[in-house]
Amino acid sequence: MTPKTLETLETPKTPKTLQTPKTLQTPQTPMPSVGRDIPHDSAAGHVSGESMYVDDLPRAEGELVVDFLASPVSHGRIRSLDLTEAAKVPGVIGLYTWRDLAHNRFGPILKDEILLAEDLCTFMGQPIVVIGAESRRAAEEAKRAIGIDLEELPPVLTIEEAIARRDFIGETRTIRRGEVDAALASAEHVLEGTFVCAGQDHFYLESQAAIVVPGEHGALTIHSSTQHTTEVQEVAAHLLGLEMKDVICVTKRMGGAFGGKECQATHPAVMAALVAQKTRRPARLVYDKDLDMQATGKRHPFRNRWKVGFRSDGRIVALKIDLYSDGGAFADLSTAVMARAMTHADNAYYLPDVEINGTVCRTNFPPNTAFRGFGGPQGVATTESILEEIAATLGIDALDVRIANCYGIGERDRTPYGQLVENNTLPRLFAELTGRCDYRRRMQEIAEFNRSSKTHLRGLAMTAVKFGISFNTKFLNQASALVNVYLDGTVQVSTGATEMGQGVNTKIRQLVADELGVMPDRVIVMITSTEKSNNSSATAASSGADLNGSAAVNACRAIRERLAAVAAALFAEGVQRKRDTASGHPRPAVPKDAGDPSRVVFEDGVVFDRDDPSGRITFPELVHLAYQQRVSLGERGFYATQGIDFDWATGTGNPFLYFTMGTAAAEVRIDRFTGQVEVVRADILMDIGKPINPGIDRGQIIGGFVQGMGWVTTEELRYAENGELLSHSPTTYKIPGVHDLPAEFHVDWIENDTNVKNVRGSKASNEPPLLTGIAVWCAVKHALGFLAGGRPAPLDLPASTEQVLTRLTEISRASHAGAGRSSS
Ligand code: LUZ
Ligand code: MOS
Repeated sequence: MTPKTLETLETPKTPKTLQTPKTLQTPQTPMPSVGRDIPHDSAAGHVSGESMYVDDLPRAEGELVVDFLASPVSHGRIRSLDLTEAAKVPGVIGLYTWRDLAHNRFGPILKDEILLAEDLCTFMGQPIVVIGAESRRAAEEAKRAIGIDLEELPPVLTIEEAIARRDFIGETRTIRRGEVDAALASAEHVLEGTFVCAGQDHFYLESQAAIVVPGEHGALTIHSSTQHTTEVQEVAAHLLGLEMKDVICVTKRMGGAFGGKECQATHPAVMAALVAQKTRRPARLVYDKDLDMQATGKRHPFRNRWKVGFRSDGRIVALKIDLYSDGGAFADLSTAVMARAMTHADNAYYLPDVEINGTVCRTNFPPNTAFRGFGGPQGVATTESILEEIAATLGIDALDVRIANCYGIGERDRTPYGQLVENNTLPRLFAELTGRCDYRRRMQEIAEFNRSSKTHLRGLAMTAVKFGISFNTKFLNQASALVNVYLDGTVQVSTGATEMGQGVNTKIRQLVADELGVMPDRVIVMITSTEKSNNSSATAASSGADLNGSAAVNACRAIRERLAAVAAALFAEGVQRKRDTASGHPRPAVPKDAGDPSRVVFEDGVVFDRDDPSGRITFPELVHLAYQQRVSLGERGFYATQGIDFDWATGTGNPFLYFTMGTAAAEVRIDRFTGQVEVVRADILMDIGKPINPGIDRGQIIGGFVQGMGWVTTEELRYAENGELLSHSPTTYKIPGVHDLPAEFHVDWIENDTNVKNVRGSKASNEPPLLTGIAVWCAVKHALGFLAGGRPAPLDLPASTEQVLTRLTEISRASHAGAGRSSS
């Protein structure tokens, strides 16, 4: 007997549109969106040019060009400023200084930053005068016509100098366990040294950009290339003397951000907003690449002193690290970046007695800021470097040293700050990748090669990453989402997450599609706007999809619950009528709430009763029915990460919800005549839980490794003695190109469905893989160690061609000198 469907039952409550297609009459295998390679929502648009960025918005009527006079010195006192000649330049509409702002002071953590220099300039590129003009030419002419008398002051441009002057940002903080000094004193072996790593430019393809359109009653709409719409809204409102309700910030997408637009998108946005506020005309400020590189902050350089005690088998018994970062002229996020460096210095390794101190130094560089990894890479590279030193000192394989120190399962599993390393896949990742990349055999082969080759040196290193997911500032771990279901069953989602290319929109779309049991093409993620998502956190800390996706899921569940009640009542009615029809004894209709909503299944655009799938209705039909019954079809969802905490008074807590983990092996080949480093092979094995979108996560892993590889090799920031950045364009600043990719490159992840703490068992993929690039630096250090005769080879980060050549020369000179002495 063919089961009767709802369409055959004349129910007055059923809308006319209710028709169950024949193909849907039996339940099908569900086709969830999560776990599939749904294409990135602008995959095609990025290459066709259809995807709009801020500067692609057509010029509005009366729109002004915004530019600014930037400090030409790293440190100086403004003796006088004369704008009279500049104001006379044809096409100049307005010139503004700090006096035109309601407030000039702001900052994401410490409110120490000033937007427009007052009497002091504290970094080169710092804005002094904002110019609103009819054309770029007029703005540039005005800039030249500004009379400024500056007294140059000596700048602080190194971490050592800042330490000597005790010029710090915030307090030194400490994470400590056990008795490190006693443990060092009684250790079998002790090594100490200094690890130096340099900064990195974000090199997003789209520079900082903002367009501001004035509205009624003094209101402003800011289109910003920002990771953090709320921060732009809040800082613009504060500095311009507006209320937050009067400022809307919207972000369609960014052409990359990498942390560089977490705080520093705010500056161009507020400068453009100032011009729009004063002139009541739309205003646009888009940095060119040189200005962007010169005037904005970068990854923090670090200079870290360390002392390690260890046993003859390579196991660490005690480690003391003093981390010092270059914060630049203002705090920005430096203290939070330092906190992440401190909580990542352990990386994948158990440190029994340990002390980690972190101090942020104030210098006269642009404020250094968030950059993918957020201090994690600097902490991790320090420890990975120390492990290379231990291995070289003992003459044992660095992988064995790493495995000897790796966090255990059920033992040796607490971080220095007390968090338990749960679901620890690190031992498995080390073991599996060792086999997959044929580590042991290649290591032998490399040793033989290095003994015989006069022209090249090869090196191999396997490093790990254990990256804590959650903002280390607890209150930031929250998100909201607005989900609107329309009459045709399609869905719009709005969250505070910003799309910077990382695919957060696509992941949210997949999560929403599955919650409502519809195809992902029925769901669209809308432009990010403070109007719909208030008080958002930055899309940062790899948590964009975790936090905003969870909020969207919560919104969908509330809607689904209401829809399920409608469906259950409908099914109950249908079943009752069916029974009545079969028995021939009509009875009074059951009450509407008689069905069981928990039995209602949403799947593949169809809604049915789990126990009686013959009653079915399409999702759009159900939505329509709910609408007619005056049921709300929109919801705001909220999510706050539970169970995280950290106490700086004790340096302990559980700051992270979970850890994303991985191992990476990189092999390099160094030209002994030029110092050129080539990455010949890389193997990466990650634990990213159950990926929401494997294709997108794969892209994140590949991109992360390559960006990390750039940081540790070719991306060298060169400064003149006065602090001027000399490498401010791609001609002098070398990011990896397609030819720099390892010739052999394997990227994979393990199956792991044990992460029940995060949405759909996924783990964030975004920042962690950047740290896999550190394997390349360790491989260079390893290669140089062959020349150094098994002693640790000194090496700063990045291992630039120039530095590698210098080291090659130094090491061979030293060994010749040594050979000379011993033979005489
Ligand atoms: N931003 C932030 C971040 O404010 N706190 C963090 O912990 C963080 N981590 C990574 C990247 N951005
Ligand atoms: Mo970031 S470094 O997650 O903005």
